[in-house]
Amino acid sequence: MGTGRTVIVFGADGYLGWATALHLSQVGFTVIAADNLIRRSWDRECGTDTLIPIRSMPERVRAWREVSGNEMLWRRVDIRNPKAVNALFMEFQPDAVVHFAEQRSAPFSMVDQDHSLLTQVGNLTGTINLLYAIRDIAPDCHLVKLGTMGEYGTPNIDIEEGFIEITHNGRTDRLPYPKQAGSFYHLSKVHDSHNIHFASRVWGIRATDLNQGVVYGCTTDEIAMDRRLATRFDYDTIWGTALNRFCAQAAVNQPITVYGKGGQTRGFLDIRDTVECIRISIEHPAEPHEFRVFNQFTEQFSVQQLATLIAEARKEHGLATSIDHVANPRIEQEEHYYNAKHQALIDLGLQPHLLRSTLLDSVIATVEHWKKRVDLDLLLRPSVDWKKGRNLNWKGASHPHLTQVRSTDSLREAPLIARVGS
Ligand code: NAD
Ligand code: USQ
Repeated sequence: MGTGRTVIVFGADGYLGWATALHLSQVGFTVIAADNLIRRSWDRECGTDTLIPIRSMPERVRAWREVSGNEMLWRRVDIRNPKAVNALFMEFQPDAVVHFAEQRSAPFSMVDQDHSLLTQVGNLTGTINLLYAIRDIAPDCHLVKLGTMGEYGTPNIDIEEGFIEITHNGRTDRLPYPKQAGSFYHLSKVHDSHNIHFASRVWGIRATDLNQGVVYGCTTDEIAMDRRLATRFDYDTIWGTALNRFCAQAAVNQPITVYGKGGQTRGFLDIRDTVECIRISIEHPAEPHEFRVFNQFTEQFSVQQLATLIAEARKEHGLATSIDHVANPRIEQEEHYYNAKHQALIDLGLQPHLLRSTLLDSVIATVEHWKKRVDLDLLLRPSVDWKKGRNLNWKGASHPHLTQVRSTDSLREAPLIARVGS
């Protein structure tokens, strides 16, 4: 499939980046796995940890070579550093670059001004660096960028895939779909989308913006080959995404925390479908000057429905589950219309793994296996409040000085940001 083609996967040490790097390597691409490991430092800052233990990047790459016979190249690179990004492009002249390497937690982006800035400046800088590297070094390279369904918000009309045809005062045009994102993190993806669209129009860059829903699950065919290939699994209030977090709560006999009324509806997908969607996007590249947007999710559920599905699946295993409605730390609609299109990837061949099938069983079983590693403090601590920001119960905040120093350090790690701020 991908034989002979070179792909840089940025963010390859992360939950989805690692799973994707493995899959692309397995189907024949030459994969350059790039990451600056900052997520591991953000975990130290927040006192958070992955439920499933993960190996270092050199160990993972070695294990992959042993297990599959495939060579994957590992490079520690900060995507915010333009010289380092350019050097990587010069060395490998990639056919495609997959961009996962961003600060991706909405609560983390709402902690305080430092964290909002870190998120937006860091995320936008990395994407702009890639756009310049493509323009100047590998103009035919296809950019596959992870956006998010949260860019659209929850409008009272159907959500299209990136663009909507509008007739206004008798004239009609196909325009970018309106965006109403719900956190400084989600907004960083909106700004990225505008920047990529612009670069595509003016420089002819080929780009696919994947507006992905909330991902769940912990395994893919490649990860299942050896336990040293595990990918991270977050369950805490900062990094844990809804379904994974709910399964961890239920495993340690804590109630599932549905925020507010629980009518918040989102698109969801299995991590196995994430890696397939990326492969499909690379194998059907955008044309020069084309900026395409695919909505990357397979099913939509309200948070309440999700909690109920988990409770039902656990019941089939003889496991009890309770569900609580707790005060919502976020500002978001809790009852709303939601109907988002997600046809483009299916038209290109995606065959979705649906939640009610065996996956739920596999997530529940894996979480049960690792439940001794669940840190109750991380699970139960209320999340960052959208109005008040930093939560006093947040581990980092109990040592305000330490947190302050570490946040500033994270900013300083990016040479460009340090220059702007100094
Ligand atoms: P993650 O935090 O597990 O991984 C992100 C990786 O990017 C980390 O390994 C981190 O070290 C790396 N990174 C961050 N900044 C970097 C930098 N400046 N230079 C180099 N590497 C850097 O996140 P994830 O869950 O794997 O998400 C990956 C991408 O997919 C993100 O862009 C996210 O917004 C998007 N996404 C995720 C989900 C989800 O449910 N997990 C849903 C929709 C979209
Ligand atoms: N929620 C609860 N209880 C919890 C945690 C979350 O009810 O204990 C609710 C939230 O209020 C929200 C929904 O579940 O309404 C989803 O929250 P989430 O934390 O799973 O997802 P979100 O913050 O949107 O972010 C995650 C990823 C992000 C990605 C996004 C896809 O962290 O990187 O971009 O999912 S999407 O939501 O489609 O924009």
